[in-house]
Amino acid sequence: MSKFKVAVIMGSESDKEIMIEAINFLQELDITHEIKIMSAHRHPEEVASFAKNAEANGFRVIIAGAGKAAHLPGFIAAYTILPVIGVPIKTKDLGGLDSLLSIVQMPKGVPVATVAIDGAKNAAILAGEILALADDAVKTKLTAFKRKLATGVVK
Ligand code: RP5
Repeated sequence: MSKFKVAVIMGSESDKEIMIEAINFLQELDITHEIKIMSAHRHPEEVASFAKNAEANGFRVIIAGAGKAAHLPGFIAAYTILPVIGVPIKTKDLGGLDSLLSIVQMPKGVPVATVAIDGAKNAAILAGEILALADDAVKTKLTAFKRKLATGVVK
């Protein structure tokens, strides 16, 4: 397992269908991770407490998925200097553009690295790339993954 942990946070049980893709890829890379369902508007104190203590609790990257007025990733980023990767979840009414803009348009000073709508797997790959800077086992697995991607394209 990896030296450091990644947190996978989602705003609702309904986000699980998409966020599972991030979880599966972290598992594929043997990256230690914890999964939490907590909402920035339904459980603000719980989320704040998680974010304030995340680094001390061994996390190095936080992946946060949310839909609609998706303030969860930005709210977390307000409380920590750990990199936060936001996953905008597709929505019924606005197709996820609401989630995307809520996450990507963070005001200057508090960035959230944002992947595509429903791009949970890319969030896990990016988290792996960050951990790989200081974890050779993750680096080796990611390098192999990228090589396989390239081979797939050639085939
Ligand atoms: C956000 O609202 C969640 O991240 C979810 O994508 C969306 C809808 O939540 P539910 O009404 O399904 O719980 O907080």
